[in-house]
Amino acid sequence: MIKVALLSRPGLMDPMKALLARELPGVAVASWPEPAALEAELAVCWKPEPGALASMRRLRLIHSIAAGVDNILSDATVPDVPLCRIVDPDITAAMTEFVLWSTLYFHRDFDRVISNARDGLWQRYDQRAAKDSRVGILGLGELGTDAARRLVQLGFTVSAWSRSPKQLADVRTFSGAEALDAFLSETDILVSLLPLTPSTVGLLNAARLSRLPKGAALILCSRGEHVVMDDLIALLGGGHLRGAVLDVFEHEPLPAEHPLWREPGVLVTPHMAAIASWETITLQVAENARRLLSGRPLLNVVDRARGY
Ligand code: NDP
Ligand code: OXD
Repeated sequence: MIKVALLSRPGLMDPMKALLARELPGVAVASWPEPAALEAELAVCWKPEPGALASMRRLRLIHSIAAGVDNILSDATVPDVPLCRIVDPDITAAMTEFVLWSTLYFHRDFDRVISNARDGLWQRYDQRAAKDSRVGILGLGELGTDAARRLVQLGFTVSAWSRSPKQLADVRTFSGAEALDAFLSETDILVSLLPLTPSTVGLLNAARLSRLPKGAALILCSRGEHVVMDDLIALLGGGHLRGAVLDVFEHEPLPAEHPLWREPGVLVTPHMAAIASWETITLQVAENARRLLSGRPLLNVVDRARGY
């Protein structure tokens, strides 16, 4: 039976041990840096220590416990074996809920009335129809596509930007770097659902965020590194941007003393947009382990050249 290594901060993946034993009878599971982990064929990872994967000579498969794989590919020494990620309908549904909630937060002025309520201020704002709010989604993959469809169902005017050209009913689609400014200039509520790669790191800088119309808002569900935070803060402070819901940060957890917690217009959420359960993760890892052992095609394989 297959040997599995769990690579993460100590204890994080302990709940997987019993679940893997249930799914893969006879499996040997070791946690990095136990010596047995060095002999594993399957590495299950969240932010593995740089160099750890390269030192596993029998490694045949790397599995992320997340949808994103930037936590693994940021280590240049990662061996060239298949890399799989988590894709699951419950995660997609959870992300769509988060995107819908945060879109409505701005569209229905909850950001303003929650702030006003602290001062006992009774103030109503003119209501807009959903079609009058233009929601733009960066990334039209597993998560972006579902969010776009549901926003369309609610009547929003939806556009989306991807690397390659895409078509989606009732969604205005843009692709490639050359189309980004046009996409941004027609977006009132910007939702980021991009993977973090060398092409997307720092994408949302002062120049790009300034392309958004005055009063636009940002919903960041992807990775903190997609945004140049100082640029975002400057555009919020200067009044060009109305607000931001930030779910992800370069360094997590965001320290209690970090100014973003108290930045007017910013709502910090604790990387909670879509959280995979250990049960979901284990079922996918175990299925790929069985496929690896029987030589069948793996599920949710990452394209290493694209980085996602
Ligand atoms: P996918 O790989 O399915 O989709 C990625 C999309 O981004 C694709 O449409 C792709 O374009 C597009 N894209 C990638 N690079 C570029 C680029 N350079 N320019 C334009 N478009 C680009 O990813 P998922 O939808 O599954 O997940 C997206 C991200 O969401 C994850 O990588 C992760 O960072 C984040 N996430 C956050 C969670 C949270 O709780 N906050 C939970 C889960 C995921 P194309 O279609 O042309 O390939
Ligand atoms: C993910 C995440 O990538 O949780 O799955 O951010």
